[in-house]
Amino acid sequence: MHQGLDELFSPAQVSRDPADLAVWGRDWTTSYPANATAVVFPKTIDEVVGLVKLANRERLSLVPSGGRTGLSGGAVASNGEIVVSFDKMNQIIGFNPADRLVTCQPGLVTANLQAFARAKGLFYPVDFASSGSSQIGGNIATNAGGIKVIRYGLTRDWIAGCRVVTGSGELIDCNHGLIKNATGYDLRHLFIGSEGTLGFIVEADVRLTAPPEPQRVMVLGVPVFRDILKVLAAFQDKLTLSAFEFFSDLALTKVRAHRDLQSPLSSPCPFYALVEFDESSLPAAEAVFEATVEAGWVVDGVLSQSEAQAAALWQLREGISESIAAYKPYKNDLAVRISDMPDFLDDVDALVSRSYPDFEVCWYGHIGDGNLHLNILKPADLPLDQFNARCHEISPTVFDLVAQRNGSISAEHGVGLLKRDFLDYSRSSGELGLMRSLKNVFDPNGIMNPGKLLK
Ligand code: S2G
Ligand code: ZN
Repeated sequence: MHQGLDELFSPAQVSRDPADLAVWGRDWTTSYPANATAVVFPKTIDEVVGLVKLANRERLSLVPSGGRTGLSGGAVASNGEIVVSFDKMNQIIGFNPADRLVTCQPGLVTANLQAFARAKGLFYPVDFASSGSSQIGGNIATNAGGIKVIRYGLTRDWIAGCRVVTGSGELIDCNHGLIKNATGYDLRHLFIGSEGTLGFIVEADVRLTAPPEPQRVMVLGVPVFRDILKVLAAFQDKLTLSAFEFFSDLALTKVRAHRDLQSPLSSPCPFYALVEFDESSLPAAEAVFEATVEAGWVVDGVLSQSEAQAAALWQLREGISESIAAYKPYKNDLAVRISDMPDFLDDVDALVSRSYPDFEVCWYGHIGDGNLHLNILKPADLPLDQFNARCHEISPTVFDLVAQRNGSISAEHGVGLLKRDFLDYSRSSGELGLMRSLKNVFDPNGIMNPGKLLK
């Protein structure tokens, strides 16, 4: 099957072994079967170009695969596709201190890039719970966000250049690592966030920055959901925040049980805010803390006294995803503008309580950038397909609430397969038409991650 692959790649770079296909044919989503025909492991850009040209000649469908930590099925091969794993293109191939630029291959693990930056006395600030497994190519393809967006923005903001093999097998070099380049459409930004549907990112010039001063972390008990936004505003008025996250008491309960962790406060609270800021801002942060307690928005709080304690407090937030995975959660990754957040919170909370009286609902997320993770946990005695069907039933109502506020039905996890059929809640028909036109321009034979993002 597809003998052309064996002419392009060495035997070690092609597998049709069912055990391999089961691993490389999926990502972290659980609702799609893996059914790949083969998985290939290119080592060079030329091999990727050759593969894409072969795929065009033989109409082979290609699915890009990085760290396989995706949460919307973007790297799932369910229809006999060929998985293109970048595991063997995982090196840093250049660094220029004057430009503060790292040139790396797409398979470089995010945490390895962060470590390289630290070793050079610099900092790569895009961070999330899966950074130990995710790869920079996948981060770029999904424009990954994470926990520091409030201060450092998203992956898109750190890519100064990229080499891309388009769906027609053309290799293009976008922006060449320049800071300024006013020479027309910035094609780089079409590929960033395109989920491998326009082209495969085969090399990237990633910007680094100066490391922040030592950070301090507070976890605050906030009884009323909508007061979290008042706390955010109070802090932002007085100091620069590195992170402003939140999680519900149920989320905390699951993380504490899963990781055997202590509670951060002396008694439980319906919601918690996790605030991170520069050490030099501590006096201002303490004053804000006092003011939020005075206002009745915050009832208790803890301040990290060491890096170890800061890391322990972060575990309470970053451990949520892993701690609830066993419940096969039905995930919604929603975003609205900060100004819309209070009413949006109340509307969704009322809808969820009404719709899922018998389900455990886990709230957490990057509330400082308007992003909520709504995870509905599957009851042990309910079969997965029935559970997903019931959750799927009310997704349109949840997405209506998002659409009413021009929000996003996928804030950072991408569209993939999971959110593809709901895109029109966040994108107009005109936009979707233009997106399809762009898909035809860059992938005229529809071989690049077909069926993902766009129908
Ligand atoms: C988070 C991680 C993935 C998930 O924890 O911020 O983006 O489980 C998530 O939702
Ligand atoms: Zn997130």
